[in-house]
Amino acid sequence: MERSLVLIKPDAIQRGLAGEIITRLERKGLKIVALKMLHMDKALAQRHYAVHKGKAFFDGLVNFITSSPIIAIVFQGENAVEIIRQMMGETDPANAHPGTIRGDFGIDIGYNLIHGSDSLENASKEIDLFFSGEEILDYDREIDKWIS
Ligand code: D4T
Repeated sequence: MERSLVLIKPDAIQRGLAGEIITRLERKGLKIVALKMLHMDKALAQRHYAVHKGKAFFDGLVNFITSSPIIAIVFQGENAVEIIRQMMGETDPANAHPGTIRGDFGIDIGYNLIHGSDSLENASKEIDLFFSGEEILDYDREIDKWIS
């Protein structure tokens, strides 16, 4: 069973879209196994986006993600990483298909509402940045046998 780190970004929280985004992922059948609201500091933002260090948009990205609270969630499910990426849509909401989260709610790459891990390897690293082992809960849902 895969796990993926999702961040509901500052723009989504400010626009009152957190519930809508979480609902979409939950309704798909994915299970929340950890969740917290936090205000990311620069150090955490720089670690989370280390792969983009040196790029033209890096400072703006760090400023944006630290500008207001976010919600960090670990979702679990079969193929969770790929499913969430597909449900998010393209990085630039201008290119994201209708029906995806970014396609339905965004218009600008600087305000793309949601982060989701792009590989299993990165998911594991990112989850460790935001959650301790004890914060990730192992539990069964009655509905799981009707999902996969
Ligand atoms: P995240 O990492 O936020 O889930 O987004 P993606 O995985 O879809 O895209 P990414 O890592 O390439 O970009 C991270 C983050 O940077 C912003 N960004 C990106 C930007 O402001 N300008 C740009 O030119 C690019 C490429 C948007 C998402």
